[in-house]
Amino acid sequence: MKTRAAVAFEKAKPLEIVELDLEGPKEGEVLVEIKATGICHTDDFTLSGRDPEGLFPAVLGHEGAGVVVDVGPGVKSVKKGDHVIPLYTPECRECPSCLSRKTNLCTAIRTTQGQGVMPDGTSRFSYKGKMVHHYMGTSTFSNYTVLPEIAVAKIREDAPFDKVCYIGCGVTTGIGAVINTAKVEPGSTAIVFGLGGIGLNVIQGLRLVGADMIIGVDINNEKKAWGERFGMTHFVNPNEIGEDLVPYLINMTKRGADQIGGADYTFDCTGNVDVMRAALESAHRGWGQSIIIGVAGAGEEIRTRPFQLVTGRVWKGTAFGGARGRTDVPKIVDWYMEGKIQIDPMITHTLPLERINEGFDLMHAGKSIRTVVIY
Ligand code: NAD
Ligand code: 022
Ligand code: ZN
Repeated sequence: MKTRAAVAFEKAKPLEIVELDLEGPKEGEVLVEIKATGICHTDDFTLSGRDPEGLFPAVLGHEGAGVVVDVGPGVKSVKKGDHVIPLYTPECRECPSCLSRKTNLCTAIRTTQGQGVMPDGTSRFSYKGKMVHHYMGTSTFSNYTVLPEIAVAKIREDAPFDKVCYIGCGVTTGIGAVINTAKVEPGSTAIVFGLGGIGLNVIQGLRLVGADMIIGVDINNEKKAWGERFGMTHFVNPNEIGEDLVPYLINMTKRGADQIGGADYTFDCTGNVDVMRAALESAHRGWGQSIIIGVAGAGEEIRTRPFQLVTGRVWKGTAFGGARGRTDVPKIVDWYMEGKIQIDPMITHTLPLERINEGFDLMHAGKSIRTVVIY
């Protein structure tokens, strides 16, 4: 069949809207009509050429929602007409990682996914007879895409595609980092560094679990109002405090008879390795955990004094918020439909596919929280 798609033909060039050829689903695969997709930083990172593992030409996009229109042989867990969210972190429930219960990083299709092909080693996309790569196993910048059955989460049918697509990455990453990775308890104090599309979801996750003090840190003052909207209790702009950030935050979080400061949980949502250090060092002595969510540039390294860890601070990272996609994503959709979490206000822009490149411009200019493309 043919499908309309925004294709990354070359690095650092705008996406081109073209008609691609798409082969139908093979064994264990499903064909999904994508109804909406968000634009996320990783799509931009790959398109820019800064990602050394980026492959071209490719159909980017990993934050989508749509409807199953066909299934290949042997598919049991979904059927034609089911509403689904594609998963860049699949959940096979059979590999050693899934069975361990200790990680969400399923390994069933890991190698081929990284190579931009389906598990059988070939691509379903082509243009004028030449193969076009899949991306993160999802390729949601195409109106139709083929996915492994283990890489789709079936969701309720009354959920609006143009909102719940954001659960395909940003929402689940932010809320999941709080619930699955940090396991934040009610009454905790927390600091969130970077109040963008991820940090705001960390904040609403913290509110959901009943955190007490929720400090937001951002160099952009416009983020103060954004943070407050989702549960932030205090805002700090590091450029406006007139002293070093870490002692300032430690002082702000002083509690108890011993007056030792530091937050129970801190989250990096910037991808800046200096911010990651500040996040670790503003965690509480003895038990404070710092969760790295931001993706740093290729080859960058984090630093701190080992003493920071020896005295009980814990450095952790999270991929897709530690969520097991097929199990957890439908629950997050339910939370949204029940009004427990908000998504609508974070979707600041919607565009038709033809204008997808403007979505990248809005991201670069820091004007959007999320742009959603509607097919
Ligand atoms: P964003 O650009 O919307 O937000 C980043 C925010 O950080 C902005 O508000 C910016 O003003 C702020 N900021 C920049 N430098 C700062 C500094 N020095 N101190 C304080 N604040 C600073 O980005 P986003 O969509 O929220 O994504 C954040 C990061 O999360 C990215 O690196 C993205 O790749 C990553 N991410 C990771 C996962 C995962 O599974 N680990 C999933 C999704 C996104
Ligand atoms: C999504 N991300 C950032 C913004 N939006 C993002 C990027 C990378 C990961 C998670 C989220 C990530 C963390 C750990 C891994 N990845 C490796 C997983 C593994 O090896 O098991 C990651 C993922 C997918 C791909 C590359 C790296 C890919 O499909 N190309 C989950
Ligand atoms: Zn993403």
